[in-house]
Amino acid sequence: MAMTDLPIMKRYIRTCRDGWDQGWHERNGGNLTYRLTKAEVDSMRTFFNDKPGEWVNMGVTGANLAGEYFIATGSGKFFRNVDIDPEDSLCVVEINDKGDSWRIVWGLVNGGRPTSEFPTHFMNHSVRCAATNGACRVIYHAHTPNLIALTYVLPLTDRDFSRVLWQSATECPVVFPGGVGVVPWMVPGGAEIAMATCEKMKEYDAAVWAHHGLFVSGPDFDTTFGLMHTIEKAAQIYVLAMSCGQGIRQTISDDGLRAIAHDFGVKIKEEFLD
Ligand code: 2HA
Ligand code: ZN
Repeated sequence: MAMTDLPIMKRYIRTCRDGWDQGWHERNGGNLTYRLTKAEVDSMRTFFNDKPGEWVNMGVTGANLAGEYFIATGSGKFFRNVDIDPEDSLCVVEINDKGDSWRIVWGLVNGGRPTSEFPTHFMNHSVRCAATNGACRVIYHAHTPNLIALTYVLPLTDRDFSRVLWQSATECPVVFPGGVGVVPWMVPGGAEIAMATCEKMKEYDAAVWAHHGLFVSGPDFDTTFGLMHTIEKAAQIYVLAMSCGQGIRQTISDDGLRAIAHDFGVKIKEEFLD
């Protein structure tokens, strides 16, 4: 039995592979973090390094995540390589008792640090954990091409993106009835974009980063990957329809969106409907 045989590691690694297979992770693009359960941490302890790494301050604080452990992709690592070399590509980090620093307890055997977006992931975990009573465990960032394309042509508002995506596939209002948030273009990797994304994640479980990609959150890999996939596919359908060159002739009406929400028992964000 190795660390990478643990069921949670297998699922994490498969999710990285799935994202690569979708074409969302050119070079070192994208990042994935998972907040481990106490039982999962216990199942890993025998594999942890004898001596943990140094504490590294994050520049942000999530007091509700003090003492938690995360699996994270490494900064500069390629999703493409995760399944053939997980020990080089991934790490497990422990958070200190203030909720403002991490240290590596497993992985990144050839050196490195968690993803450059770790402050954003960490703050999103903090907000989504609070918003979902602890249910949220996964934050996933990918470079989804069709959705990125839409950030060049649609107004950068939560309402415009939510409506276009809901209208582009009948399942969408069921999968993300709360809509999506949109973060204007910013330099990635710092505290500013972390804070702006968090503001959106208080309300949404998905935040579009203009001209960059998408952040999604969820309780497990299937739901979270499924949300990324559904949003990107809706964007793709819209791009395909517009590419036919005659504009949108007909779409799902607002009463149609209401009817889907009603029949599937979800609460659609009414202020985005006419
Ligand atoms: O990890 O995707 O946003 C590379 C990125 C930064
Ligand atoms: Zn990115």
